[in-house]
Amino acid sequence: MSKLPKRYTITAALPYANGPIHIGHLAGVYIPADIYARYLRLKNRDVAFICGSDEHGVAIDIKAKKEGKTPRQIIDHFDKVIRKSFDDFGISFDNFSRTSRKIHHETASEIFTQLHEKSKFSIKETKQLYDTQAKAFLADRFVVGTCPICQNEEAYGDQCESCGSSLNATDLINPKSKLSGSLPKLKKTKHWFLPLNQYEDFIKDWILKKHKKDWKSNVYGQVKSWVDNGLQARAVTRDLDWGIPVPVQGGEGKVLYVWFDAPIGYISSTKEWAKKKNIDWKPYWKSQDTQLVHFIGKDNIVFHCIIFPIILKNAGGYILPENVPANEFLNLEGKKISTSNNWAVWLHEYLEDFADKQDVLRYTLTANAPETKDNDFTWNEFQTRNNSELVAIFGNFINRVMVLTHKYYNGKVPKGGTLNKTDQKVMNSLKTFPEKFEKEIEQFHFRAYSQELMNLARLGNKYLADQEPWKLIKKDPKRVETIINIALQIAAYLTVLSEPLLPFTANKMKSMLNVNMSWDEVATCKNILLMEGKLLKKSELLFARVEDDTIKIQLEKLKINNTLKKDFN
Ligand code: B3M
Ligand code: ZN
Repeated sequence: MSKLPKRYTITAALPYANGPIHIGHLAGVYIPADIYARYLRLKNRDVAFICGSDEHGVAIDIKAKKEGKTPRQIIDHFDKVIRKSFDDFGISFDNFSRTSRKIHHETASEIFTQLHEKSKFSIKETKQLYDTQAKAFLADRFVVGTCPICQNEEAYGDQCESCGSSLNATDLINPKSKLSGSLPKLKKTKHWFLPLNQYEDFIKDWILKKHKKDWKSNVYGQVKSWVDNGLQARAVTRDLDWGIPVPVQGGEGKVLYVWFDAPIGYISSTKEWAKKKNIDWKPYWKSQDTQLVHFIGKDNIVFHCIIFPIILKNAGGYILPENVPANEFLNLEGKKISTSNNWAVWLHEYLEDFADKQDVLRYTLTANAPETKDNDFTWNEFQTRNNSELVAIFGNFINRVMVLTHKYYNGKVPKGGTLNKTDQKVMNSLKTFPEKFEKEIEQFHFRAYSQELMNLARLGNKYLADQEPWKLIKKDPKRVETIINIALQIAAYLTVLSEPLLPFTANKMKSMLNVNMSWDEVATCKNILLMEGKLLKKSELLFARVEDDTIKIQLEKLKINNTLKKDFN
């Protein structure tokens, strides 16, 4: 077994509180983070799994303006929707905060002030795009235009979603105001800049030299290309009225750039959590024996690997992330998931149609997670993963062994007896699984973990199918005792070791099989998890088939939503 440090701060990207959560978010960020956090808790580590709503930024302001609402109305609504989705899908955050809360405003203001006082910013008057009709400066998402790097005509003023480049609004070719549609003019304004260019060596030494092997190549590659292209100073303040007011002199009427305050949200959320628990938050951010891991999507890499670490370094005393296992994107039925085109599977809608099938989605999204490249979610694959894997292998095995134990032994674990060669082989193979899972999870290979987990179920399913205890019960009842005993041991392994990925199913199995052990107890247990004579509870079906008609309905629904483009509110 590998040695793991004792304390972990695990963060998952703070979702913008301007829309609900879809399967792309879940596959890219929240399920992997949840698997990791649950696994570490099962290994008795001290875990702070941290998230919250990202409630500032231009996107929220735009949505509010468009709908004639206040930003506050928008965030209050979506914060609720988002929380509920995470709860419903068993995303086991230790704390889910909001960046509109006082504790966050204070924390972000404090860090900004600290950097300002240490003269870590350059304050410059520059010309920025200004909408003369709407009388507003246009930064970030208030302006669209052609990306100077990939020529995508729909690039935003802060980022091109097509090539992933981070941009300044003034970089855009043919910029257009999102407020009035007009061509913006350049107008003078003063801003605080973080001179990223001064930290090239820091990023090189810390990431490019030290993390070539243990960071994912997509993450490493993006950081490298950023540094190779030369880092540039970035404005960390905005002319906006929604956000955290710039807390220093001369900042009147301006707010912090959302990407300055949002990652600090991890810290404020940790503080909030620690306060509730009456413990000190500092070790989770300032102790060398804490591992900080950020789970994000690929469009957030630069902020988590370059900008936020530079902020932390300048604030002083903070640890840097040990890893940033960013995922690529998940597409849906061959097309990019899109909120504006309503091309998505929304979690709250999924649950209306598939109540109690959270684990099926968790499994499907993990088995096909966009870990190394963009991947596609299809409803047909969802059906196949459910019917041929979860139902036919995992569920079938557990159901068989439960039913047989009740039928032959009134639900009591039978005697193990003498193992023959096949039994020995199966037991030996069984014992190799915990370590395989650990290796995959610790390296953020959650797809591989999901497939190894299914292999463990396969081992059990095949063992029962080969041994055919139902044919021997009259002829050789002793032999059947051994077979069922071994099958039950496999079921116990599956119960504990599937929890990170399939928490709802594992819970059912725990009560059915009457097991309650930590990961290490299973991993170190030489043989027997379920003692002879132990009484099992009633058997429940774990998974049910998904029929063709159900899939057809989902495909229809996608098309209809896409044509209606209904907006969520
Ligand atoms: N709100 C951006 C996003 O959802 C975002 C992440 C913040 S993490 C500090 O892409
Ligand atoms: Zn581009």
